Amino acid sequence: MTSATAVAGTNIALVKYWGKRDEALNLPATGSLSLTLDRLGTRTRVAFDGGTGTRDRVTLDGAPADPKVSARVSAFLDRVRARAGIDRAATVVTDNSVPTASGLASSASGFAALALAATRAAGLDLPPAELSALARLGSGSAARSIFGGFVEMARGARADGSDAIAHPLEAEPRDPWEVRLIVAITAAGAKAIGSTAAMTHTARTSPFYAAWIAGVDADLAAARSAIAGRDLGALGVVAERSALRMHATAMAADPPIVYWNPATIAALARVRALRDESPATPAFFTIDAGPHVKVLCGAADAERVAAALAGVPGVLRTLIAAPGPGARIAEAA
Ligand code: 2P0
Repeated sequence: MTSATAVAGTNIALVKYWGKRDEALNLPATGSLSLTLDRLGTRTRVAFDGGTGTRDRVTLDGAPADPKVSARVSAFLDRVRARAGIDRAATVVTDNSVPTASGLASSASGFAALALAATRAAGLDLPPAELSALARLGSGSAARSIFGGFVEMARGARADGSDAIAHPLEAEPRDPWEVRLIVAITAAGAKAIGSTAAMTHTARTSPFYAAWIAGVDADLAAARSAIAGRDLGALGVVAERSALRMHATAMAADPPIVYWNPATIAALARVRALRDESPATPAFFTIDAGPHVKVLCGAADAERVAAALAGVPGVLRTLIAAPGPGARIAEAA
């Protein structure tokens, strides 16, 4: 029996991915740019031990995974089995440190950890770029969690997706940029509509979709240059613009997709107020496919920003995350 355990941190996109150019190969319609986090992640153990007869056995957060999740995991494992030339069913045990399907990006860390654990358990040792392309087949955002820190995902141009991969923007810098991401949780439970269905629906029905896609390259260029210059204000402006445009595009779908709740809006207002106060606190929001608000700020301001967000009516809890490493092996047996 071969098994491997991998861990991966989630990532939060500062330039969002919202739309595919190929649904079968899960190829993004645009590039995206994100920050991998040190907490909020997934630990996954894969053993090609025969599962339960011909079927994979998938345990998620201590309970048997629901059939949809199991099917998605099995489809992913089928690709790994085909590549490794094995046909044994697997036992997969996966634990998230974030609520699954809540808009806190558990599919990103989930498929990054699964890609690494499954390939190692199958006897494959893929270079990171290939691992990123493989993780993308499970979930687009997972391609980014293979790498640590600031990461850019390429749209790619090839039909087979071999160039739709992520790469780190700062290869293990000696003096890493000390930013923090404050997560303000504004609701309990799973989101109303998953990202995959929501972005497909947006692409098909939103009159703003073409304009959204047309604007992403400029946001990527601006974000890249802000990161190279360690300019938090410039990066924050891009992050807020990208998130608001993504949500505006989804809200314009027919029927509309609205992820926000009253606390989401209140948290945005609080972030703007932090910037307007004297002394000003540079802090900038982003929002994923859910109601939670994530706020980018400097490390020295993290506690103050978290306290301000914790005081917003409807914010249930906050946590402070720092840049984290890419997917890695936790143990192998
Ligand atoms: C992002 N999100 O860039 C965007 C912003 C959520 C909002 O990537 O269909 O779960 O599995 O490729 O990766 C969430 O989408 O979608 C996502 P699939 P995924 O982080």
